[in-house]
Amino acid sequence: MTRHDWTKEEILAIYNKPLMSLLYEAATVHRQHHDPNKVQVSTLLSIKTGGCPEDCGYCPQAARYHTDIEGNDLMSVSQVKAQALRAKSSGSSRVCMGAAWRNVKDGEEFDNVLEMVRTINKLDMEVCCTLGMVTENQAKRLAEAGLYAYNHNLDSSEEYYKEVISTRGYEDRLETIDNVRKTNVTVCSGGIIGMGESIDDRAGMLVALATLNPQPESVPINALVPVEGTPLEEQQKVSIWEMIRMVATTRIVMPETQVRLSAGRTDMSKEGQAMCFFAGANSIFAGDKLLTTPNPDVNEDMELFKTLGLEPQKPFEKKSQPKTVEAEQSFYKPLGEKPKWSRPGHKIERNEEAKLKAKVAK
Ligand code: SAM
Ligand code: DTB
Ligand code: SF4
Repeated sequence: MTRHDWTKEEILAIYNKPLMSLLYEAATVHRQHHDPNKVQVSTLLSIKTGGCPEDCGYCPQAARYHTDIEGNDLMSVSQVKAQALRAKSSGSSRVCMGAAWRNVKDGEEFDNVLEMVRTINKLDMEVCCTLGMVTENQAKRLAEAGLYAYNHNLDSSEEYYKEVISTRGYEDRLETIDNVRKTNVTVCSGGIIGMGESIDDRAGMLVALATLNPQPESVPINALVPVEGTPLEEQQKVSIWEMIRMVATTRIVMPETQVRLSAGRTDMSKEGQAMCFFAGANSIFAGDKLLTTPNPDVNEDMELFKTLGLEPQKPFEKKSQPKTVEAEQSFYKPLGEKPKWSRPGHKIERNEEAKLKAKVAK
C-alpha cells in the first residue's frame, strides 16, 4: 500500500541503513510493484535553450551567469518531429521537451509548443514538457493537446531551496504541480543531489514528494552537473554510493513511481548504474545530450541494457494514451493570465558573486 504520511525521521532511518539491507529492501519493493527488467527510456529535447530570467544556482541556462552554452530560440514543429522520430527509432518511449522559461506565456510560442505536443502524441510516443510554471488553464490546454507528463522538480528541501534560488519560492513549484494535477496529465517531479545540501535536506525533499497525494508518477533523481560560471561550479561531484542510497530510499517511499536516473550518468560506471537499477531505478534519460550537458551515448546505454538483460518499456504501459484535440476544436481559450508568482526577494551570496563575475566576463 502506498503511504502518504512519511516523516523525515522515518526517511532518514531508511537512507542511513546498512547498504546491503537498504538494497535488499528497495529491490523487494521494486519487484512487488514493477517488472524489474523493464526500464522506461525518455529522450530530452531542449526546444528553447538559454537566456532564462531565473537565478537557479545549478543551471547553465540562467541568463545572468556566464556559461559556455549556445542559446537557441524556440525550435520549429518540424525540427521537433524529426528529433522525435529519431528518438523513437532508438528505442525511446517518451520525448521530454524542455524550455528555459520562468513560466509559460500565452501566445504564438505556446501555441507552437501545443502543436509539438499534438505531433509527438500522434507518433504514439509519450510526450512530456518542462516549461516552468503553468496556470490551470495552460495545464488544461496542454492536456487537451495530448500531453502525457509534466516535469516540474522540487529540486531540494523547502529549507535548502532558499539557498539555491531567490527568484521564486517552493510554494510556486507546488502550485504548478497542483495545476497539473487538475488535469489527467501525469506528474514528474524530483530533484538534484550534490548541491551542498545535507542528508536532512534530501530526506526533506522526499517527504515533500512522498506526501503528495497522489505521489508523482515519475521522480527524476539528478546528480548535480557542476557547470563553470554557475554559482555551484565548485561543488564536489556526489559519490555513486549517495546516488544508490537516494534511489533506493525514493523507491521505498514511492513504490509505484518510475524512479529516473537522470543527470550525472556520464560520471557513473556501468556497475554503479546497474546497482541503481537494482535499487529500484526504472527509467533513464537517453540521448547524447541532456539539455545542454553531455549524457552517455545511446548505443552505450543499449549495450548496458543487453548486458543486464533490461528491456525498454513500451509507451503507454502504465497509463493509456491521451487523445489529441486539434487547435480548432479546443475547448479552452488562452486567458492571457499574468501569474502572481512570489519572488522571495532575498539575496543568495554565491548567486550574486556568479552574476558579478559574469558581468566582468561579458
Ligand atoms: N525551466 C524549467 C524549470 O526550471 O522547471 C524547465 C527546465 S529546467 C533546466 C529542469 C530541471 O533540470 C531543473 O529543475 C533541475 O532539476 C535540472 N537541472 C538543471 N541544471 C542542472 C544541473 N546542472 N545538474 C543537474 N540537474 C540540473
Ligand atoms: C530533470 O529532472 N532532469 C532533466 C529534465 N528533468 C528536464 C534536465 C537535466 C539538465 C542537466 C543540465 C543540462 O543539461 O543543462
Ligand atoms: Fe531557468 Fe529552469 Fe534553468 Fe531555473 S532551471 S534557470 S527556471 S531553465
